[in-house]
Amino acid sequence: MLRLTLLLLAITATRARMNVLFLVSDDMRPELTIFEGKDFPSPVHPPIHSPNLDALARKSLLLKRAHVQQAVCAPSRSSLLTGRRPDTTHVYDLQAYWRDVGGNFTTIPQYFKEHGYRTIGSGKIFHPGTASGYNDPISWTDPYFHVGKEADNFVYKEKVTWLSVPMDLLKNNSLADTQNADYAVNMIRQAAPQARSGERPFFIAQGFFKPHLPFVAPQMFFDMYPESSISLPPNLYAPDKMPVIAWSNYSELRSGYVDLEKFHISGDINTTLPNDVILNLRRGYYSALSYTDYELGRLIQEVENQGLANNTIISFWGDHGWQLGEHGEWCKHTNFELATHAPMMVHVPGLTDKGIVTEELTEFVDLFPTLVEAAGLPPINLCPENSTNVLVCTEGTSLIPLITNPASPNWKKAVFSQYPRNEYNGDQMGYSITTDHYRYTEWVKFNLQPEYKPDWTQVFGVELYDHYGDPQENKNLAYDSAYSAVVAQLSKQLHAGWRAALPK
Ligand SMILES: [Ca+2]
Repeated sequence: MLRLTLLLLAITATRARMNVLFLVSDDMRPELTIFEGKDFPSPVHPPIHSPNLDALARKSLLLKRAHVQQAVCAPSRSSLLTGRRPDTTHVYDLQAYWRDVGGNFTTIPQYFKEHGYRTIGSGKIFHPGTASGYNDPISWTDPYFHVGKEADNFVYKEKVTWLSVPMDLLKNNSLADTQNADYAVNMIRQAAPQARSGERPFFIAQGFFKPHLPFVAPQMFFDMYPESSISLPPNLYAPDKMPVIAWSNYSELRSGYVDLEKFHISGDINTTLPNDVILNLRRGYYSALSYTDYELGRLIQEVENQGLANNTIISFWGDHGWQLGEHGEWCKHTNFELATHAPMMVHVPGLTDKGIVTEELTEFVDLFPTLVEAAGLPPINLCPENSTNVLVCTEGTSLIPLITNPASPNWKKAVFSQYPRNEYNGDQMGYSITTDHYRYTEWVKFNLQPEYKPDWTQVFGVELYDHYGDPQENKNLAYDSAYSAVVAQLSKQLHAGWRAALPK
């Protein structure tokens, strides 16, 4: 009898295990209605059409002030997916694989796999290619599915920066994100029976390429944004007294996607693109964002169709922000708020159904311990100072306490991002700390292997932005003597690092 009771208990426990739908977008800044308010520094935009993300946010813990650890694909994704910061993964570029250069760190899907989940991935979760050992096969129970961006070539013959795809062209062909979403929808159907019976829960991850350049989307999404609805950014010039090293010359946009030579655009500070190009880029970006929202909605709907809505955690994040002409700056590759602030939300059935908004500062490394706690898997310990040989640990903090107390007095009071310059030989690093009031950055000498440490005594530039009075970061106050005490205090906090900022 006792054995039967234990067995029943075990079955019940198995049935209670939640699935995970893990949704990722590429280069999507948090310019959604649900993020509006004082947090988004560029409110000049048309109404954004993102009904599916809006609906997900209304039943999620919405992290309104989540910051990435480094504002470019592979470093940000490697950091989030291993729960460790770039100075631990040692991934600062688009080539290095953390298992080669940092340590054999367990990833989020791998951890769920090791606890009996069926783990299925498609599209862009890890940065593809060498940066993930080709989609990190050890993370998945099923072969990774990946239709690449080249699948979109049927809609354009030469490189484009933005393109509205006529609907007729899509009758017999699909864009890459649609194809990857089709696969994920099908896998939800396939995995559902075992998930429903409690035999085997799933962790299904789907990464979208959009709204990353080129801004290619079906015409119906461009139609949502009439040209007359698009505005120029409110601040077309670099911050006053910005050190040169803070600037990125947006070579990604200039070299890869549009012939800017005729405009004589150098990417230099305070040289802007022609207004019509800026407006087209902004319109294309919003259209690609809405296309992503549409595809992502199909996956959420399928979870509901399969009767699994009450038993499936859904997380969503974009891998970093994007500069859409503000400061005359484009793409990511900086430590500005627009580059490090990114969207994140987590739906946990039974816990977040009414929608919880937190304005506390959070970080992308926080997601790993959050999903683990939400799913009831064995919790993950804080990493020791040197975690090279520790397979599973976290440099983040579970966000679950913010569900019951979204304005927690016992939460971290600062978050950290970084960005290298001369990133392929790692000469300098910009370390940035964001508090409720300020963003403060020091650009310093950085020693690559074996140290992977900054030399705080060799400084190439300092920035201080007052987010209360200047949320768009238009005035660098670091060299203003009136702020010398603030600079001294934040410098001390920056050097003390993320561990010192953890709640006591
Ligand atoms: Ca990206």
